Amino acid sequence: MTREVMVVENVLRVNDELARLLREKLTGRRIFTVNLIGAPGCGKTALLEKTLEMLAGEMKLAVMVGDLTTARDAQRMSQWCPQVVQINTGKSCHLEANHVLQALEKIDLGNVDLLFIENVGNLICPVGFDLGQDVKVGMFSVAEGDDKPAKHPYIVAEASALILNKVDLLPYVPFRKEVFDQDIRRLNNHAPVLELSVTSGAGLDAWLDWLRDGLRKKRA
Ligand SMILES: Nc1nc2c(ncn2[C@@H]2O[C@H](COP(=O)(O)OP(=O)(O)OP(=O)(O)O)[C@@H](O)[C@H]2O)c(=O)[nH]1
Ligand SMILES: [Mg+2]
Ligand SMILES: [Zn+2]
Repeated sequence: MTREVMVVENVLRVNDELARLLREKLTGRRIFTVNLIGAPGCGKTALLEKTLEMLAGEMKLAVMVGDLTTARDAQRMSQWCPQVVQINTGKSCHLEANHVLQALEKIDLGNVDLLFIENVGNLICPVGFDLGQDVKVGMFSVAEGDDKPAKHPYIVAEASALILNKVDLLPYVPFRKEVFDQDIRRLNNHAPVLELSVTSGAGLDAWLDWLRDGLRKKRA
């Protein structure tokens, strides 16, 4: 085994151990935790803003969001939710369990039913780092092209739900929905594919119902 491979394996082993602690902590409090993974600009923050707004009266919400250096996403979401924590990862293109553990110290866990983790915009390495979540949600948008599931098979295979956002742009961009669907079904035949537009509001109800269902199962 090369030295490089050994270092990567050690990093992942340490991460898995911290993720196990996180999962114990979150499950002990029966908090349903969603790790949202998608490319830069697919609409993760926009979707969470709307979600926070629409679920605020119904359940207690918290968010942590990873970004290299800015606090812009946290600023956007804190309009809708009092418990928002920005994590700056510096040069790292994904969140790790130790980031989440540190950020949890800033959250009043007794006041949370549902915790969102917006990962750093990236479809590749966020998938490999367990954050102690209940579910990973993979997010795409029609503007990125219909080949993205095939080119990013790991997020598709591991996701409990897949989102296709920006369907309002379908009249303006080349996007073969049948290719997108076929590639997803080849890699993952159980996750629902939720087509939506954060901008128009289309499809948001199905997303909210999926979240409600996840929380209900966690509490059962
Ligand atoms: N047309 C259209 N634009 C959208 C939709 N959802 C989000 N956008 C726009 O897409 C852009 C990126 O949205 P963000 O929410 O910042 O995307 P993000 O995935 O959080 O991006 P990063 O955090 O940088 O990875 C913004 O200009 C949004 O207004 C949608 O459903 N339709
Ligand atoms: Mg964002
Ligand atoms: Zn990375």
